[in-house]
Amino acid sequence: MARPKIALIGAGQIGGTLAHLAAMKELGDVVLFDIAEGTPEGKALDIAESGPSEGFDASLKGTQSYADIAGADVCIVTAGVPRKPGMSRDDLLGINLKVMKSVGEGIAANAPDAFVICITNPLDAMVWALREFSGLPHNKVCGMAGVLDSGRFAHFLSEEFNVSMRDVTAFVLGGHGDTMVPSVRYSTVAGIPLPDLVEMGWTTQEKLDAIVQRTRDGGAEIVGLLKTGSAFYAPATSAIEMAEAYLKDQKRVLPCAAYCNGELGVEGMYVGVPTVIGAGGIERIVNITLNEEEQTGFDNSVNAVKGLIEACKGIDNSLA
Ligand code: A3D
Repeated sequence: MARPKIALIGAGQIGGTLAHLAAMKELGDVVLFDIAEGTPEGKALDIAESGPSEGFDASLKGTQSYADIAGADVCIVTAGVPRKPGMSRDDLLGINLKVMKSVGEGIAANAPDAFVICITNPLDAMVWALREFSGLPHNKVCGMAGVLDSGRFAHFLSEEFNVSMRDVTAFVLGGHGDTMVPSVRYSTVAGIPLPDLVEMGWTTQEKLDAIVQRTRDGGAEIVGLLKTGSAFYAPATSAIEMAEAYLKDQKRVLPCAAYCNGELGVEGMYVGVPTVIGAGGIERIVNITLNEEEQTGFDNSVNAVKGLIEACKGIDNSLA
C-alpha cells in the first residue's frame, strides 16, 4: 500500500516543524508548499538529510506549485502571517483572508478528498473561510486550536500539582482568542475534576483562576518572549496529533474548531468543541451540557467569532 501523502500549505515556522514531525513519525510522504521561493525546498532537503540518522522512511518535497499536492490525504494549512508583539490574532484577518482564498482554491482543484486542518489565525474565522473557498465537506475541514489550548492548560496544571502530564486531562472550549473557555469542571487529574482538587487542598481557587487566565494568554506569552513570531513547536505537535487520528482512524476525542449544526447551541459556524476524529474526518461532535457560567463564557466566545465572520463577509463579497 502506498504511503499516505501529507501536504503542508505554508512552510514557515509551523510548516517546517510539521514536516519534521510527520517524517519522524513516518505518517507519510510530505509535500511542503509555500510562495516563498526556496523556503519549502530548503526545509524539505534539510529534513530529508536528517533521515539517515533518524532512520525514517518518508520522502520530502518542497514546491511552489499546487499541482504537487495532487491527491493529498491530509492538508495542514499554516499559510499567512503570524502576529508580532502588541498584535491580536484578529489583526491578521484582512491579510490572511486573501491567503485562505488562494489556498482553498488550490486544495479544491488538487486535493478535494483530503482531510484539511487549518492553523492560520484568526483560527475560527479562517477555517470557516477556507471551507467556504474550498467547498469541501464540512466534516473534512477543521481547525487546530483546542488541542494546543488544552495542552497549555494541562501543562500548567501538571506543574501546579506536580503530577505527570499524562494524568491530566484538560479541556478548552470556544473560539481561539481572548474569549476561549478553559473548562474547570471538565478538566481532571486521573478523573478527579479540578473543583474537587481545590476542595482537597491541592490548590486554591485563586491559583486555579490564575492558571485559567494564563491559558487564555498562552499564545501572547510566547509572542512576548519570542518577539519575532508566535509559537510553533506545540501548535505543530497538536496538528500532527489530529492528522494521525485521521490517518490511523484512531477515533480520538480531541477539541478542535468544527462546523456546528446545532451542537452546543451553535448553528452554521466553526468554533472549538470536543470532537471525535477518525477516518471519516470529524465523525462526531460531543454535545456536552454546559452550566450557566460556562454557557455565558461560551456564548461570549461564539459571538466574538461571529463578529469575525461578519468582518470576512464585509471584506470578500463572495462570502456574503
Ligand atoms: P510563518 O513562519 O510566517 O509561516 C507562514 C508561511 O506562510 C510563510 O513561509 C509564508 O511565506 C507563507 N505564505 C504566505 N502567504 C502564502 C500563500 N498565499 N500561500 C502559501 N504560503 C504562504 O508563520 P507560522 O508558521 O509561525 O504561523 C503560521 C500561522 O499559524 C499564523 O497565521 C499564526 O498566527 C498561526 N498560528 C496559529 C496557532 C493556533 O493555535 C491556531 C498557533 C500558532 C500560530
